Amino acid sequence: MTRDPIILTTYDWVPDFPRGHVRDIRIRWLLEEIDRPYRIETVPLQKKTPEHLARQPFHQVPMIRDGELSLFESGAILLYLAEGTDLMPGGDDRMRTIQWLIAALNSVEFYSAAWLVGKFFHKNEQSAAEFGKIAQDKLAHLQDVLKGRDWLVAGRFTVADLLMADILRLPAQHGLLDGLPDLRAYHDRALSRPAFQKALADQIAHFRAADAAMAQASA
Ligand SMILES: N[C@@H](CCC(=O)N[C@@H](CS)C(=O)NCC(=O)O)C(=O)O
Repeated sequence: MTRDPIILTTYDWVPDFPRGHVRDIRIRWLLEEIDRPYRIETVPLQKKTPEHLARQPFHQVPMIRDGELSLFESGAILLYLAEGTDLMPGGDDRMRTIQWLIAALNSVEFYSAAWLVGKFFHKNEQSAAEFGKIAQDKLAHLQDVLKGRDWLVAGRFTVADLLMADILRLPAQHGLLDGLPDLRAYHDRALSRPAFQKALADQIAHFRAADAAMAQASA
């Protein structure tokens, strides 16, 4: 049976800074991993609409549509799409995978996001340093868990690794993984997957095409 493509919604355009990191990247990555066809639709970043709010109560992206079902929250979307694929193990490992996916969002991204906001948005060195220290403490614990194993659950790459590795990208790019070689190796192992490379290239291309369309419209 052929299924309709998933519709993945992201912004029509973003400035340079978040390119490569807009959270649709997680969904693109998973869709590439499971070889599920999808197409991109957009909502405007600069003039947020009631239609957008009706689907995403915080006026954010990503969102997906699968037939009649519209979903928001990247973690929930990943869990939905991973179900029944190699990225979601069975038995007790299913709940372990969900546990680690929630830990990625709530125990790692929570602190790395606070660090990011302090550092890049509020440009508050003291807040960035405080949250950076807490984030590094969590990352050290994560490295302990990964000692002697390649992936978080079931001895194979799962949706929990996909999300964890994406969440580690900004901390890794800004030195928070320095001194954590096993965690760095885990992160590199995940990001070397062709599905991630394709997702990253596609997101960058999407926003470059938006630049070109804007330049043409204003010419
Ligand atoms: N918890 C949400 C966070 C989504 C989120 O922060 N999206 C960003 C883009 S990566 C966004 O839309 N930011 C604009 C805003 O918050 O107004 C998820 O994981 O889907």
